[in-house]
Amino acid sequence: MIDVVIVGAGFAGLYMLYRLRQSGFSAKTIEVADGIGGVWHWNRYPGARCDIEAMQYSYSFSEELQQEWKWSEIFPTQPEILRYLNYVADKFDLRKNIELETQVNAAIFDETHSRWEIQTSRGDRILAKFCVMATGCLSASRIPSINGLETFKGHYYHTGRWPQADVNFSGRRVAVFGTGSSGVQIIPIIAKQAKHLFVFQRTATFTVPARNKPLEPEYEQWWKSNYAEHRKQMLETITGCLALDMKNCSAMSVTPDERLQEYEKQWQKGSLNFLGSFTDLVFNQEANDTAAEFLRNKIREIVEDPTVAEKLIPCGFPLGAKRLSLDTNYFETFNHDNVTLVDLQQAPIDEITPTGIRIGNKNYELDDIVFATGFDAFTGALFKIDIRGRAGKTLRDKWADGPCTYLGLMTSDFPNLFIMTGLGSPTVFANAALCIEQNIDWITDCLVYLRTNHYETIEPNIEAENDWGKHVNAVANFILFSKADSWFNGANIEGKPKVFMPYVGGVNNYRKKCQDVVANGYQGFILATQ
Ligand code: NA7
Repeated sequence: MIDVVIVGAGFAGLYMLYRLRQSGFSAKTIEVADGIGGVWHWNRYPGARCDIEAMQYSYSFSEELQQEWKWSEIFPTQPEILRYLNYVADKFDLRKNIELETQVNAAIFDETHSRWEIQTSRGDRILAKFCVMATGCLSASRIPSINGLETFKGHYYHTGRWPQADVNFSGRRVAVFGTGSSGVQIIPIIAKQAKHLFVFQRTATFTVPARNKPLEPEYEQWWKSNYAEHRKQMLETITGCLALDMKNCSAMSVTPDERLQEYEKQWQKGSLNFLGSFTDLVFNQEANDTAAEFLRNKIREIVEDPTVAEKLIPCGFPLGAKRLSLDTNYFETFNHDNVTLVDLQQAPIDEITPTGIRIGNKNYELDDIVFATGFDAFTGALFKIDIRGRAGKTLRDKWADGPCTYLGLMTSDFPNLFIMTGLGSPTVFANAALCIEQNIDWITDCLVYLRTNHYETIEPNIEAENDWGKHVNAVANFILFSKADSWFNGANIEGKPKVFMPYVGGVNNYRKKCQDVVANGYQGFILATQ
């Protein structure tokens, strides 16, 4: 028997393995892919980049690592991030405890011996005292069921499961479904290659220019000369990111001209910080409307054909309620002759045919279809595994009406099972790398505490779990992000209970709550000696 099985070798799985080994635990990581990297292994579509500055979206645990690694751009591409993660795996000699190309099929809690039995696609049964699900919040990719897809004679792809072999769209007629972050990144790149690109848009999206550029030596030096202090400051923010030069006042407290100036300044700078131009954009609809209208006017300015521009203008939900994207020439792409926007709100698809897509009596002849249609977020990857806790209860059954956790870290009746998928935690609204480190440090400290004090099991008590669920909900209702159908609330998946899943109360507040729980002797958890 080993101490811990970790499922997933992405950003979280790698650091979890590192921390556990440093703390003297035996651990093994199981990963279904043929390489490490998690989302950065799978999302290798052209144009894939992080949309948080890499100087911040990177590990902080090793001063040596953060000093020696050199990012080439502010928002590096997927291959560079994957190189970084591979570098980390080699530097800290992590590979020897990672088993690739292995699917975890089941994780069953054995109440008699207080241990987890992990069953894998290789037919192995691994016994471990603890199990950590580092399976990612956006890892279960989803292709919508559209009539006739199986008859299509061309190729089709999902951005979140992109092939490792080069895909070249030169001279081809390509359709893209999906205009979320992945669609916004891939569309301008495909447009450059394809003979013709058809963008099948169901919901128009808000996006801000990334204004990506090579990392300037002075900026890099500014970070590296005082990395520890900057990282400390990041922990005190709501988003886990340092945003310099922000106004820090309410949009409604300044004149309309001052508002526009500030939006223009943030838009020219680029970055998701646009949403933080003023402090009330996320909870005051009137304030939010002013920022949304600014972005709508930018679309009207950029897109030459006014009819196309109107179709690209998002409406009906607050800015930020579907995750804001960062783009490079997204709206400009629709000025090209080889790009056609197909508005699915006017008429939905009837079917995919062997040679393309049919809407009414219009046929779009195609060679390739790209689905940038997102993920079964938070719970999708967990539900692919048959997870059974006390009395054989399945996680799927327990969460039939929506997931419930304590601090996003554990759920009652599933002792010694840690979850790090962004549920009930601020990860998806914040700097995920920082949130991952925070979660993992908490889990490792907890395991050390259990070992030192001879506890066999830990799990939340149901009251603490329910209270946390109520708090997550209350905060979600306070801000505007819950006011749209999105992967935040499961509305993108048919039949999924509509529950707002992430915690939007901020990295700083979440972290403080986690610290207080520990300071109060793991308040809300049941610790048992057998
Ligand atoms: P998202 O943000 O979930 O976007 C998926 C997109 O696909 C969105 O525009 C959807 O429209 C669209 N979609 C989904 N199903 C369909 C069908 N059946 N027909 C047409 N269009 C459809 O996924 P991403 O991969 O872009 O981004 C996920 C996160 O990864 C991102 O936020 C970053 O954190 C990284 P809808 O809005 O549902 O109408």
